[in-house]
Amino acid sequence: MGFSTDAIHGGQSPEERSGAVITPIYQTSTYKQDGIGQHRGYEYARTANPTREALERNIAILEGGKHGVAYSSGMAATDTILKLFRPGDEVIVTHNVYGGTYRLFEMVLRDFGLVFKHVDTTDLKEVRSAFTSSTRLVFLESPTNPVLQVSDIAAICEIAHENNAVVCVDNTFMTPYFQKPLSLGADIVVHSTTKYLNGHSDMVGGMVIVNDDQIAERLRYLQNCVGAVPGPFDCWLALRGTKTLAVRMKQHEENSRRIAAFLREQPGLEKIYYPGYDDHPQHDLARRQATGFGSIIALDVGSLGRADKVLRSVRLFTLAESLGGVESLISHPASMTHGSVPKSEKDKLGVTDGLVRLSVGIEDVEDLEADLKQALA
Ligand code: P1T
Repeated sequence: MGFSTDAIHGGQSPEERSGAVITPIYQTSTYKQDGIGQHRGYEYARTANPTREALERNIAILEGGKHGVAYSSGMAATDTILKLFRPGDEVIVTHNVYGGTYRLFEMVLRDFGLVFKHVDTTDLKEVRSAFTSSTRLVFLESPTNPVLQVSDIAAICEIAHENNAVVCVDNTFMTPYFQKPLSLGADIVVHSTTKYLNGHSDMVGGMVIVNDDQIAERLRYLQNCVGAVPGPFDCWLALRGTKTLAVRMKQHEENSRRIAAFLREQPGLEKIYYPGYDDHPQHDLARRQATGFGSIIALDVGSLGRADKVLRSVRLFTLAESLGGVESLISHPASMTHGSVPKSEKDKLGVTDGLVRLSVGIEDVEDLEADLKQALA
């Protein structure tokens, strides 16, 4: 089946009892049992819920994976992946990841004995030399949040597998519409479903997709054990969101290309980050491993003062955390998404006080351009 067909039908079929075409919201915490040990596959909603299962199947199909396991947020999903490992295990991490991921690794999980090595994963030599006999996981974000560096997923998977480590890719920015990490050799894909998969900025959720049965079984065990599960209504919203993923991503992409070209013509922008520019350092790689460049663009307007002016002047773009919704958002990574990353790290990555991040929505692009034009002026 094609991507759009899978997005609309994958993992779902009309409900047996009523014929309801859309998967119902099974808003229940528990299920009737007919006798001791006699139930219909559902005992308690932390363990299983039919709406959640439909979402898990749907996103697994879109990623080309066998198993999907849903969590209450992208961070809960990542936290659970790290619970597959033990104290002393080493993790190689893309040096520019979402600030919340950095915070989880450095401020929480480090205290439990996991060792994180922050590496420029765009440089395969650096990746290779970061491995030790204790390396168990490579955690990639590609493209990165917010400066859109692209790592060679297939090459890194090869290096990791030679070293008996597994690779997890945070595919939030690309979605399976543009990039399928499992097909490039990755073992685990993680998503913040809060973003493009849901696409309407009205829920928070996470998803992990794998092919390996044993990893899936452990992820499910942890899902039930820890209980960081999404509620049925949030699952239903995400499931409604994925139905239009293909058409939304096409429009996000088209609008972003236009905005990226428009920004290049504006004076006084120190740096613009967008993998679709043919002089982006990993432009060819981005073209090779994905079918689009997404809709995040970061631009350095030069100073905190100018960034503040731009952020206060926008009328259509909304100053807010998050990304990937139908509406255009604008944010200030240094103080918002990457607020918990030390200044020295931010400086190294280019997350300056003047950096502004756009999540280009699917409004009429002329309106978006006009808004940016007046705000930059
Ligand atoms: O917000 P949550 O659903 O827990 O997802 C965390 C997360 C994971 N991975 C990436 C690449 C992300 O961008 C995020 C969340 N990011 C934002 C809230 C943001 O504004 O960048």
